[in-house]
Amino acid sequence: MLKFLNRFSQALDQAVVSGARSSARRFGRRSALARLGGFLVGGAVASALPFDRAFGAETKKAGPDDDTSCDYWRYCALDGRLCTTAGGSKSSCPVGSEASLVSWVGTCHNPADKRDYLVSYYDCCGKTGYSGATFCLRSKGERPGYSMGLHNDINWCMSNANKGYHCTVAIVLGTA
Ligand code: ABN
Repeated sequence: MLKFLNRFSQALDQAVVSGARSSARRFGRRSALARLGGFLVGGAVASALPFDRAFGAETKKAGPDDDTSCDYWRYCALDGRLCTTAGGSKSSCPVGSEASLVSWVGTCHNPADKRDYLVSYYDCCGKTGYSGATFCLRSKGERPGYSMGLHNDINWCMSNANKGYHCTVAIVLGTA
């Protein structure tokens, strides 16, 4: 009887020890750390994957309404870099540059109201250093370069003390 109780006690001990070990393996500190590590590494790898992060964000469509695109309606006779892509806006020069004293004028059609407008193109001068600016060459109404006033492939900054060309703005003067 004593022998039986001894064996029973040993078997019970073993069962408790192996249960505790298995539970430590499943829920122990090291296991928890290993799982957390896997989760963090997985998260880092997932965030580095090339997902389309702009999904759902408002994206501008290049065309007559987009003033950062050559197709913008006001740019119908613009030859140069867009100031909207060079630190300025469609009608103001970037800080550190100044508008040319002379300009080139074009007549552009605005599809939104179906009217024609006189648009004056000023070069922004005196600022150097730019990157990634969009260059456009649209020449509605341009004439061969024998006469400067009829040709738009001209650096209008030559009229200024500082002749370095930066970008071009488009100012609406009125309806044509
Ligand atoms: N009017 C823009 C421009 C500047 C330099 C050279 C050509 C055209």
